[in-house]
Amino acid sequence: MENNSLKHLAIIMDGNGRYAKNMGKPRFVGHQLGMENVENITLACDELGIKVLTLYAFSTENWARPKEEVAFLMNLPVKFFNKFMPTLMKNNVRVKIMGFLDQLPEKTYQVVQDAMEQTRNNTGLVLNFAFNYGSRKEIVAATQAIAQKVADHELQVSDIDEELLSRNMLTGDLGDLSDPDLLIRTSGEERLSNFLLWQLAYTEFAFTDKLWPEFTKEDLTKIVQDFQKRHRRFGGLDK
Ligand code: V07
Repeated sequence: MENNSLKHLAIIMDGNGRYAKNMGKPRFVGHQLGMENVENITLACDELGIKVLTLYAFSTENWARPKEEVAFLMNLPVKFFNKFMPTLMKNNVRVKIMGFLDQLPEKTYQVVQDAMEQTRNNTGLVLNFAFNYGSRKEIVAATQAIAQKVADHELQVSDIDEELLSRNMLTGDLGDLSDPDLLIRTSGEERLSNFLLWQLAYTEFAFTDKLWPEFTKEDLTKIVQDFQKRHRRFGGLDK
């Protein structure tokens, strides 16, 4: 029946701390295993023909965690690219990091900028990390940018429309792929946690009890097949 195409998939990678706790290990072990699973799932998405994978890795609210944990998380991009950059290049993956990058520690900032630079000419899957990201802050920043243009007489109030708002979000450079078709959240939680509030207007949601480090390619494939059979209306009516 239905045959939805999945171009943009977004994932909230939840359950890493709980996974570690279940194994009687400290939280950072869960984060480390979670990081390793990012590579598996990225390659699986590529095989499934997905064009953009957006991963929610660190929110602007996560700074409230214990400072040792924050320091560990801020070092994960360093580890990630040290370990996986050759595979990303081999698979023609383009890396993007979407968030408030000016607030990152210097080393982390450099590493994520380098990764974007090194993969800039790759033409395959876009691996888009939401990193130090918060959706309400994103909407505030977009509003400020637009208001500034109006104040400077570069725009008129009547020029403000959905298209303009979309282009001023941090996903704006993804063009017609800026809105995810499907959002997956692992670990049984069913909430958005300040993720892509504007972009998820017509997105399909899928929740799984699997914790992120144990979420496999097979779990993903099952959810994607299920998505392809769904009936999407985008707010319209059936003909
Ligand atoms: C993080 C592993 C995945 C589960 C979520 C919690 C821990 C990869 C990254 C990353 C981020 C930006 C980037 C490259 C890699 C990452 C954080 C946490 C904060 F450019 N995994 N991962 N960042 N975890």
